[in-house]
Amino acid sequence: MKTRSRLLLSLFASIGLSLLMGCGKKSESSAPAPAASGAAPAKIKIGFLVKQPEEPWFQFEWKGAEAAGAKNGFEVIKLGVTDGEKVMAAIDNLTTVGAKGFVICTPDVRLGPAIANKAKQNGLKLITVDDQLVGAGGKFMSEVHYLGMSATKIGESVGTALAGEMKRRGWAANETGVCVITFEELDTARARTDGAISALKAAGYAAERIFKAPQKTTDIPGSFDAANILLTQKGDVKHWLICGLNDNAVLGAVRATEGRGFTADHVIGIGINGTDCIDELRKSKPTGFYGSMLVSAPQEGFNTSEMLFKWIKDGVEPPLDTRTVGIFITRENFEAVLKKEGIIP
Ligand code: FCA
Repeated sequence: MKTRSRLLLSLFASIGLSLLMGCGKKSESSAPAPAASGAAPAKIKIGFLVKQPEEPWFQFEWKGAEAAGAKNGFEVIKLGVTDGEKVMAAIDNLTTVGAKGFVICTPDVRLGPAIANKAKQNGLKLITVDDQLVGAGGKFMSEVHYLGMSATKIGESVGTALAGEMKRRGWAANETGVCVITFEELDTARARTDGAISALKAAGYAAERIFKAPQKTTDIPGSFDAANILLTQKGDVKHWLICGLNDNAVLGAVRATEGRGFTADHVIGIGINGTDCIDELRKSKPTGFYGSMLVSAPQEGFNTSEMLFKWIKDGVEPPLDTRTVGIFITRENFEAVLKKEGIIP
């Protein structure tokens, strides 16, 4: 309730602000257009708003967006929007500086209708990336353009890879447990962990040895805490398989197993993203973080912003729903794959 009233307050504040800005705009538009005065025409501006600016995944998306801007001659305004108020304020700021649209990975998918309405009111084109907006009644807002992971498929490949590596190591099923770090309130997260679980089951893994550990926040401390609770409850497990929404979910859980004396020989963790585990895979000694399903963050940033630009400039509407796939990386191949994908030089 508190958050809602704060949100409403900020909405009113920003409506007031945009009314003021609207008055200011008139006088701006009566100034001569730069092209008419012989100066180079102003570049089209777009916003790129992300929920967790500290996460390498999103920094790589920004890099990709900037590369698309450099190639096509548009400007990218990068904004971290960690809560609903920041999202609403950012959309108003974009309007003020004359941006024509924005790409967003929202901090809360339930802000969907508010984001879509505000974009419409402000005359901005909107593309969502990674976390699909949810509308009234909990349904995806499939009318809003979206690009993101094939979450179920990518999760399934994590499960298959975990089962395969466990088999290769010859671990006994009754001494092994699966730690699934979950964040089920976010659909793309739930689809990934459900996919991993169903692939493990399909590979013959016993359902009663698959344990969910819900994380409160989608960062390393959040998954560290979640895994610690599970590890305390399941003190008899000798070997752990770990999966989760992304690399950070798995990294936190791996750190928790280390805290309880598990070495890399007894832990197989497989993440998703491939961007947030580079330092981990570079460590001279292997850790329980075995590998990741890499999805190209720069490519997602590049593609969404280029689509948006073409939509603004030439009226070419992008497809409503675009999905990306993953590549499995481990200590053996990650340098080569990340180089090829343009993620590391
Ligand atoms: C979500 C996750 C990110 C990344 C992205 C594709 O937004 O939080 O880490 O996996 O999906």
